Amino acid sequence: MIDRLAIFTGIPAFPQPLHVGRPNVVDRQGFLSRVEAILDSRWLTNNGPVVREFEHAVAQITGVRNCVAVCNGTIGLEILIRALDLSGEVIVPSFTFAATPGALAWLGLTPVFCDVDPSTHNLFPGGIEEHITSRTTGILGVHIWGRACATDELAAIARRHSLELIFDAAHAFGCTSGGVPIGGFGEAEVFSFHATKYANAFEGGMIATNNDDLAERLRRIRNFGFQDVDHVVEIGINGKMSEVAAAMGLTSLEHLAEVVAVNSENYQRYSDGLTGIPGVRVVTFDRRESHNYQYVVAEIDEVEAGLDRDGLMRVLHAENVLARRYFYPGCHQLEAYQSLPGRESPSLPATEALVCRTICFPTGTAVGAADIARIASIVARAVDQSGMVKDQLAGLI
Ligand code: T4K
Repeated sequence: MIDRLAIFTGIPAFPQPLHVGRPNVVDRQGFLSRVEAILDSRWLTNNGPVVREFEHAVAQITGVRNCVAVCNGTIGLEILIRALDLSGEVIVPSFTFAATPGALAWLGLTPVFCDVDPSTHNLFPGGIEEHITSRTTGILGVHIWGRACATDELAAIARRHSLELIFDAAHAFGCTSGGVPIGGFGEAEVFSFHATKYANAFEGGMIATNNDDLAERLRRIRNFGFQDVDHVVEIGINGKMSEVAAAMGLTSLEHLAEVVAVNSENYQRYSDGLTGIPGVRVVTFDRRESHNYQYVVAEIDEVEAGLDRDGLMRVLHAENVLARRYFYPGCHQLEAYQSLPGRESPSLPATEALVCRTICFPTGTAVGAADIARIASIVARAVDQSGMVKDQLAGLI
């Protein structure tokens, strides 16, 4: 953390850091009594009753026939990629968390990075077909910030080229597309129930699919490839969710309405507080859809704000507001992908602009109205006095 800037001296700073991704901890007693029951039962993992109940609950909420719980969203993607026998190249957005292309690369596939639509931050359908080659087997869309991909357009492209279409729905539990819950689009979708997510299971993921045969295979691969006792019929992995994780997940599901109400109020407070500050534009959500509002994201226009996103982030960090620049620098620019033999970094102008403009603010049940008012006033002051801020930041380098 850098020292506070002189323009804020005399104003109280946040005594404790305010993090993006602070977990929502709901109904401690409800969770602990589930844990007691799990301990009493002496059934701790391996497709236990609490995991099955969690799967059933997610299936009910999303309206998807099969939900397969896994130990995290990344393993969920890997198991799905494996179960669909994807190979060669798969098209993915670069503007996503490292887990998305990582799941492909971990299995020896090549993630082919595609640009995003700057207005939605999701895969740009018009840019996909130029990346399709004879080695392409699938499209992996990501519903960034919980805002749905252009599902119909992606499905049409996938159909036209006989490709599998799957979705990384890590951000999108509880969200809809055209009024339909995310979970049932494409061949399958993968949710994350990581601690930082709107509903959490400490660590956890869920693969949702309406394809019964695929679900059966997912369950087998999740459990080392066992068909039944003594019969391993294909190569599998340990992707199982524990009973305690499912207990946390179930407890979270029982309190979704409260959490989404807080998130949505927080979102509105940020929106009200930041609107009108030059160069600061809060990413919007289509009010006709359901959203979990687990991310509050803004785009910073350096010219209008007089300060770039990184400058603003340094100011916020100095004030103990640990805003994040998800997803910097764009997956195609990550060292891991630069060093793969034969991979040159493609130019993805929309992604490259976005990764320098977006900033995520703290939200969730750990953040209150007074915090958000204070954060908005820090941003306003930093922009208002951007010349002085830049001079002070330059002096710190
Ligand atoms: N696809 C997408 C599009 C994703 O965004 C993700 C994960 C995945 C796939 C994979 O899903 P999982 O395999 O994770 O189920 C965090 C999360 O770990 C990750 O789940 C999430 N996306 C990503 C966007 O954010 P980091 O590297 O930012 O984690 P870290 O340790 O910096 O923590 C984030 C913030 O949360 C910090 O400000 C600290 C705070 N925090 C975190 C934890 C775990 C807490 O306050 N308490 C906590 O217990 O990845």
